[in-house]
Amino acid sequence: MKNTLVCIFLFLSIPLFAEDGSRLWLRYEPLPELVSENYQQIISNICPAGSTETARIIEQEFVSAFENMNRRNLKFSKIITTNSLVFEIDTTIQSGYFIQTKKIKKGTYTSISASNDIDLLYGMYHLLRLMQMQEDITHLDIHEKPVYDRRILNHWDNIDGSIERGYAGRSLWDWDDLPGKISPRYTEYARANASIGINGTVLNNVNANPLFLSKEYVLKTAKLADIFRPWGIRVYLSVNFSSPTALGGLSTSDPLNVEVRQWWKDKAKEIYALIPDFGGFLVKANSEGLPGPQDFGRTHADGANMLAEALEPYKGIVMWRAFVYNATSPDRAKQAYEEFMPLDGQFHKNVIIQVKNGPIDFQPREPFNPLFGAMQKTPLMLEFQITQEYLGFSLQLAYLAPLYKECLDADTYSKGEGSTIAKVTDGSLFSQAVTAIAGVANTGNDANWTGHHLAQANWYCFGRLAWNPDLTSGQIAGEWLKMTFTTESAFVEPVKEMLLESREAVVNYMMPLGLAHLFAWEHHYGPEPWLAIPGARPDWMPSYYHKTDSIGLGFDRTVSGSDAVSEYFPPLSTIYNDITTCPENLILWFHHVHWNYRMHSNRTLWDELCYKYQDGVDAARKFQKVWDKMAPFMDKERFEDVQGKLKIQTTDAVWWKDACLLYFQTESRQPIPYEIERPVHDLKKLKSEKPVNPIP
Ligand code: GCV
Repeated sequence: MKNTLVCIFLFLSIPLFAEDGSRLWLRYEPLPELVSENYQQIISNICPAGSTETARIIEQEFVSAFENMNRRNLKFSKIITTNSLVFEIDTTIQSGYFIQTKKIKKGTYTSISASNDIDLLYGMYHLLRLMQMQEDITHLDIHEKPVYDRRILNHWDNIDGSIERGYAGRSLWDWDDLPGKISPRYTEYARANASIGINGTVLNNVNANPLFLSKEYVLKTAKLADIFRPWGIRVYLSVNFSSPTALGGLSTSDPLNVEVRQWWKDKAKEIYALIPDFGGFLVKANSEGLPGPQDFGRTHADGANMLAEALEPYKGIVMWRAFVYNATSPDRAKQAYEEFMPLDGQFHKNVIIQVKNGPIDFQPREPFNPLFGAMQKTPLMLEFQITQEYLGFSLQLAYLAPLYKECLDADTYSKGEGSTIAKVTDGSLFSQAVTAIAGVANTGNDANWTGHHLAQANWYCFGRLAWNPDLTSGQIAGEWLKMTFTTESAFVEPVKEMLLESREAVVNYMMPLGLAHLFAWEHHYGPEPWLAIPGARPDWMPSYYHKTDSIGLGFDRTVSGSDAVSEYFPPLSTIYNDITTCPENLILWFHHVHWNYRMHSNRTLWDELCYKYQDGVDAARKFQKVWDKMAPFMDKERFEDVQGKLKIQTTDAVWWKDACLLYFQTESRQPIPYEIERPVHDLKKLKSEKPVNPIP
C-alpha cells in the first residue's frame, strides 16, 4: 500500500508538460524533496570559477541547473566555507579533473580541480550528472581523464544545408547567415558536446566542396570556432584534395608540385590567422570518385604529408581516411589494408589515419578493420557512424553502444592476447603522438536534434565512450535514460534492456550471421538483396556481398577464397578461416556456407537463417510492448513519437524478413520452417517496386 502511494505520488509529481526533446540529457528536472534536501546540505554556496568565459559558463550552468533541480537559489561566496562548491585550478594535475569532498574546519566542501578551465567544465558536468541521477555526493573522490585526446564529431553537412546520410532535418549550420546572424543552437550544440566530453567538430562533409576553404567560408567557420571555443570545442574542416586547382586556379593539385605545396601553406596561414586553435583537416581522397594524390601517380602518404607540413607550424593535424575501394577489386573488404599497409611508417607525425570500424562500410555487423593492429608505425583513429545510414535511419531504434564496444573491445592479437582496438588506438600499445576517435554525427535541425528521440542515446554514448571506452553499454544507457526521462527503475530497467537488445534485433531482421550490404543501393533503407543492375558498379550490388547460389550463402574470404582472413593476426586468422571455429555471427562474412551445414543449434544454415530473421521481428514487436507501458513516465509527445517509430520499425522488420527469406529461398529451395511466420509479402511484387526512401 505504502509503495502504491509512493508510486502515485511520484507519477503525479512528474511534469507531464509537452517536451520536444530539445533539452536532450540536460533537462535538470526538479528532484524529489528528500534528495534535494540532502544536496542542499552538501552544496549551499559556490565560489567563483575564475575570470574566463569558460568560468562564466561553469558558474551559470551549475547555478541554473542546481536551482532547477533543487528549487533553491545558490549563493556566491568569495571564500571557501563549509558546503561550498569550489573550482580550483591546479597546474600539477596532468590530465582530466578531480571531484573531491575536502575537509574544512568544521565540515566539508566539494572541490572540482583541474589544470585548466575546460577540464573544470567537464568536472562540473560530471557532478551535475551525479545529481541528475540522484547519486550520493556526500563523500566524493573521483579522478577522471579522457582516454583519447581528440574526441570528434564528423558532420557530413553540405554547403547548401543538406546532410549526406542525415535523418534529422537540415544542417545545424546556416552558412548563408553566418557570420552575421547567429543561431542560438550553435551554443546549445557546443554545450551538449561539452557535457559529454566531445572536444572537436568537423563542420563539413568529407565529400568536400572546395569553397569551404575560400576566405568567405573560413570567416564563417571562424565565427563558429569563436562560439565553440569556451566550450572546449575546436573546429576542423574536410578538404577537397583538388582545392589548389578548383579554388586557387592552379593547373595541378599534384602534392609534389612546389606551387601546390605553397598554396596549402598559404591557406593554412590564412586559416590560423583567423582561427588560432583550428584543429586541422579531414581528407577523403581517391575514394568514391573524389580526387586524391593517386590522380598524379602519388601515394596517400605523399598527399597526407603535404597537408601535414602546411599544418605543422600551427600544431594542426591531418586525419586521412582509409575508406578506399575500387570497382574492380575482387574483395572490397581487403582494399584499405592493401593500399595502406605498404605505407606504414611513411606518414608525418601529425597525420593520423582515420579508419572505419569495419572493412566495408558501417554495416549492422562487420568484423573489425584489419588495419587496426597491423599498421604499427602510424597513428590510427576509429571512425564510427552515429547516424544510422545502415541501421534504419532515424526511424528505427538501434542503440549503438554495443556496436562501438564490440569494436573497441575486439582483440587484434597484434601484440599478443589483449591487444584490443581501444589499446591499439589510445597509444598504449604503440606510441602515438596523436590519439583521436571520430563519430559521424546524427544531428540536424529537428527540434529533438536526432530525429528519433531514442537516437540521442547514440550521440551521448559516442561521447562517453570517446572519453572512456571501458564504460559498459548498460552503464551509459542507464545514465542517459535517467537524465533524459526519469530515474524510476520501473522505466529505466525495461527500457535499458530494450536499448541493449536493439542493435542485435536490427542485425537479425536485416543481415544476420555476417551478411552485409543487402540494402536498396540508392538510399540504404529497405532490402533489395536481388539487385543486380547491368553496368552498375558490382561492389554496390548486394549480390557482390551475399554470393548466394544453389549450394549456399556467404562470401568465401578464407585462404581458398579471397584470403581476407590472412589480413588478421593469428590466432584470429585461423579462427576465422575454419568454419567450425568462426563465430557464427560472422560466418557468412568469411565463408560460403552450404545450405545444409549444421550450425551450433543443430539446425541447418537455411533453418537458422529463418530463425534469426524471426528473432529480429519478434524483438521489434517486444520493443513495442515494452514501450506501450512507459506512458506514465513521460510527456505524451515523446511517448507517442517513439511509439509511432517503433510501429514503423516492426512493419519494416517484417518487410526485411520476408524480402530476404523469399529471395534466398529461390536458391535454397527449402521450405520455411513451420514455426516461422508466413511471409505477408510477395517476392514478385517486392522486386517490381523500388523501395521508397522514407527520409529523402
Ligand atoms: C560521405 C558510404 C556512404 C557515403 C559516404 C561514404 C564515406 O559510402 O554511403 O554517403 O560519403 O560512405 O564514408 O565517405
